[in-house]
Amino acid sequence: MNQHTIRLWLEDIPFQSSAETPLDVARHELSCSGLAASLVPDAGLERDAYEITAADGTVTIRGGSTGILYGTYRYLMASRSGSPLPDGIQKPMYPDRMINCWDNMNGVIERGYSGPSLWFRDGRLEYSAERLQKLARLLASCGLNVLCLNNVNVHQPAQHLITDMLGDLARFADLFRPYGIRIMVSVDFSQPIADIGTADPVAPEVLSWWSEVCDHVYAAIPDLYRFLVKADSEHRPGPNAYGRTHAEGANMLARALKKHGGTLVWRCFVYNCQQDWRDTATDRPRAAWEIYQPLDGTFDDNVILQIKHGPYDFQVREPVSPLLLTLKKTRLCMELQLAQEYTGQQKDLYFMPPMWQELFSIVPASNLCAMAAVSNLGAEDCMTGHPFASANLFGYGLLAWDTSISPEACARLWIRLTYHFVEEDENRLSTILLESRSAYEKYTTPLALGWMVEPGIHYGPSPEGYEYQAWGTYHRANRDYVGIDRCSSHGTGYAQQYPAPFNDLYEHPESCPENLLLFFHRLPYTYLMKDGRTLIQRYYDDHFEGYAWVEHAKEILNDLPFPADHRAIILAKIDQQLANAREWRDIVNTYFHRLSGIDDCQHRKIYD
Ligand code: GCW
Repeated sequence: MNQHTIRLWLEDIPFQSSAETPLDVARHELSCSGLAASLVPDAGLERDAYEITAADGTVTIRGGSTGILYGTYRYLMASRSGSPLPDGIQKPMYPDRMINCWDNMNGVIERGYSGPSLWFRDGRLEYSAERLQKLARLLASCGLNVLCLNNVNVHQPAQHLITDMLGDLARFADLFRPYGIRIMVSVDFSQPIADIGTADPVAPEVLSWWSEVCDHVYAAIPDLYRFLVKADSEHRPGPNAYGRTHAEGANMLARALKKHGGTLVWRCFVYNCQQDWRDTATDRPRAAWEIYQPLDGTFDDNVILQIKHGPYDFQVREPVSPLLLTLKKTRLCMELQLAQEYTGQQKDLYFMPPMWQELFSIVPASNLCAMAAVSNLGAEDCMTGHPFASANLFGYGLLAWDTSISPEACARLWIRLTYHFVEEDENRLSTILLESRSAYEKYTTPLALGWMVEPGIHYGPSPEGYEYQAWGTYHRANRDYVGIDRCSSHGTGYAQQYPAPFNDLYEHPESCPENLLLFFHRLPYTYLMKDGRTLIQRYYDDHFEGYAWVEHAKEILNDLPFPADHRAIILAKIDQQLANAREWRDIVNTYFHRLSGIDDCQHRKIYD
């Protein structure tokens, strides 16, 4: 297997075969770094907490069982980047900072843009321990502590991970444990059917079946963290098949896990994926709230509901999911997507912390007990496909620990650790990263008019690609109007799923944030925006500006002194991005020009 890995934000160090605890890893990291510090385990501190103090030229890192390692990485990264050491006791906002991998056991990653799986091949767990150790270091160094190794769409033979493949799974978990990373498995709700003919969550034999499975799982891996479940979603089986609620389904599994201290994570990505496009009464974003809001307070205390950040599906721009604001009696986790399914697929630049910062400013930290993100990792030489996609992984770790860190601070720390740039170059790259999200939004999704992507692959424009399909993702553009009316007086009423003040803001076009305008409203092309431009003019302008930004970014990137292996990827990908942005600009502008018949007032080229 290929051992070569393009260096991301950590220096490579020799493989450590003997580590058993985070303290062992911390000692190894320090001795390889050439930096001195005394490590003081302190059982009085919370597991992940640490404190770094410096007195008389001696640095002391005091930490809980994993905090000792987090403190060590923090010290190493501060030294390498020239940043100050943190003051006082540091501890994460969320105890669980998860990565969800959508790796299938045939080695193919669903929505994977960094090559095949790092650990599955031909139906088996097969990996380079050395490479996984590099990965574990990367994850732990930015504070991540849970890894779900298999796809939420559980395809055969992944069902066997919790039965006859437990020995292999235990060896896999052993590799991550010294880094404070616990393993989680996606399970198939219907798995008992093969043995006992039913998966009905209220049938006693189903609970017995899962209890027995859990006894074996925890005998093999006493610290296995969780099961993750996608049920009644996109053709996955679930409790609805038996007329049971999602609370009945989730609680049954949670009870099987409970005696072992396990938790069940239940995804809320549930909607009708067989909608008729002619049906305008069904509005996909409404679905999750309608299902889960009435169940608030009925989930067991070891159930966590994992909710995608938006009501649709990781679109470039959508409002925050109302469930994240309204479920008050249930433990919640917000799900982000590092894999850039709709956000450039790790070819186009899309630095995510600015988007997450917006989410964190709306969803109170106290509503959540955990963070999850779909992985962007794979077995390519660069484990995140694009070196800049590693800035997203790194930023996610930092922000899952402390959501108040600014996107700029994430970008700068990542740049300093990854490259040794002079200040001016650091500034230029940091600016590119921070602007990248808005530029991508401009050439793909202005005014939150999403889903105009190539069906299936989700990269590149296709204005009507999803328009007549069953997925409930329509813009319903005609010659005069575009967008879906989601207000309560004459639309689908979705805006009223939000608590105040959001319901009022979203209800009316005048108060709706413009970047969400066409998500919530159906408007004429001649609608006047706040700055006096017409809606269609703003739409054309954004596409031209987004493309022009990519041309500019290409010049800057070409000029920056990246290491050769990074440079080759970065320049190849910015060329792909430029071609992609050109397609978006021209196809989407042409589409709306043909429909509306309205010319660009600046007379730029729109193809007929
Ligand atoms: O957006 C959709 C993706 C599917 C994914 C699903 C989900 C794992 O296109 O590939 O399946 O979301 O989140 O379950």
